[in-house]
Amino acid sequence: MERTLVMIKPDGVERNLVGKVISIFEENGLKVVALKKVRLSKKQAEAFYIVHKERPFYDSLTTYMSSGPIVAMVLEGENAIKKVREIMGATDPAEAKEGTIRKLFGIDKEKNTVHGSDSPESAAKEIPFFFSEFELIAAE
Ligand code: IDP
Ligand code: MG
Repeated sequence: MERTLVMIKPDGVERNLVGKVISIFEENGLKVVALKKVRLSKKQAEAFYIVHKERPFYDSLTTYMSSGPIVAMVLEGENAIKKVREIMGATDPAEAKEGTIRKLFGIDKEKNTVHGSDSPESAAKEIPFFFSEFELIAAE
């Protein structure tokens, strides 16, 4: 069993897609271990995406990610990290495969509705960014 950190980004929360997005993950066998709705400050968004700080889209991305509430969750399942990345689709919705969340709901390369950890190392940093040990243990 593996765990990954997923966010429904402001464009998804704003368009009332929380239930639809979670359903897609659940239908694919992933289990919701922990879940919360929060609004990140610009500084918190910058901290979350610190690996991208040299990228040209960093300022715009972190402004966008702090522009409204998001829903953060921990999903669990066999190969959860890779599985979630497949279900999400490519970063750019225009390039995402049919049936993926980003193809179905993504607006553009930035407002692409969902985030999922890209590796076990990322998941190990991203899960505790949002959830305490207590919240993860209490869910079992
Ligand atoms: P990922 O979310 O598919 O892993 P990353 O390359 O890690 O994609 O980028 C993180 C996030 O930054 C993307 O999900 C998207 O919201 C935003 N982003 C990535 N590339 C661009 C871009 O070229 N223009 C605007 N936003 C981008
Ligand atoms: Mg990434």
